[in-house]
Amino acid sequence: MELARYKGVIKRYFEYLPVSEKTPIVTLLEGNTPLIFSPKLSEILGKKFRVFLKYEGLNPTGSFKDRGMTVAVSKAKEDRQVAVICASTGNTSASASAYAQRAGLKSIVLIPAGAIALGKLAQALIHGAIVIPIKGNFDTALKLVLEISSRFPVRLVNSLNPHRIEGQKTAAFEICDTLSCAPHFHFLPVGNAGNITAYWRGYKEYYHLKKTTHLPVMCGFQASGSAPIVKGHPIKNPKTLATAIRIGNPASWKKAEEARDESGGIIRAVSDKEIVSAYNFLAKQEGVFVEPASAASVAGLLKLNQEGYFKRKLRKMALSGKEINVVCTLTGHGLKDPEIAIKTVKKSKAVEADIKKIAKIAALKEA
Ligand code: AN7
Repeated sequence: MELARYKGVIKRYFEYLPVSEKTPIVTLLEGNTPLIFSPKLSEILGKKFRVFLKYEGLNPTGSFKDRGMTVAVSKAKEDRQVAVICASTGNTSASASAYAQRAGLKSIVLIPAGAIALGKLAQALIHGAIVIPIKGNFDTALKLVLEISSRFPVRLVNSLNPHRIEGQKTAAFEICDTLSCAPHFHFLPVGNAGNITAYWRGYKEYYHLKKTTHLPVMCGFQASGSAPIVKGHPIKNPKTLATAIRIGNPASWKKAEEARDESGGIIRAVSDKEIVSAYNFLAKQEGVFVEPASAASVAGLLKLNQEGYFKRKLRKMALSGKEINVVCTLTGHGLKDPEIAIKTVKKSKAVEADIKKIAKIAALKEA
């Protein structure tokens, strides 16, 4: 019986991925996420702009990591591995645990103690991973898992694993397939820099296969307290409320710079204040709830627009008269980090069960 038409990113993009008929496909039907038109952001940018939100929070474990994890875990199983390991600011651990469990593999996750969002911790724990909080930050945890995976029989599933990048490039394919062309600009947050690497690879592959006629300009954003690529040196004690991207020494640093330079793009920093403002904007104006790190892409878009970036850039791009498509990747779901959501808005205190009082607070007048 044909249970579902959509069978996940490996089946959909089989010929572009390092898999064969022998690969046991481990999937939760990740990918196929919506590309949501953003009327408000399009209006802010101006007449000829169309801004779309690639809502990766709608993947099975609530982040883009699932695209890479389906490939990494399927390959681990094909290679007869019995365990996977990762360091994580949260989402990788959630995804690795879910996919490993489904594959019948043991999963071990190292997280910076006290520094990952509640929802992500809940995910890793409920899926039965061995969750080991480290007294140290993500960069320390990543160093540890690199060494552990070289000494013990356990497969590394951080984005240094090339299968992760291969899976994640499918997001770029989907965007091109949906728009029937590549966007002109692509905005996304940058942490360990695997995702910008993956998107750029995906866009380049489609371009070389002549499935698109141009390549997008890649615009990546780090949080200003965790902006090693922008500053040009590793950050010892990275800080930001966007815990997903609190990373001081990104593994794919060089590849992120390549994506930036080859595409004529930029990697810049946005402050926590700008991130929270974009986070609230998306929730209130567009009805799209993301985690703070994801809002860095939109914070970056608004910042560059204010600085006149598009005007300057478009003059050089010879696109006059054409519609300009901009895509922002929203990497993770807002429910990952409920504590931040509750902290950043005003709430009313508990009131007595009294209709008059309720009507007053809700500003309702009797008809
Ligand atoms: C929501 O889970 O690094 O630049 O260990 O969770 O590819 O690292 C997460 C990263 C952006 C940055 N948005 O992506 C991890 C981890 C969200 C994220 C990023 C992450 P990369």
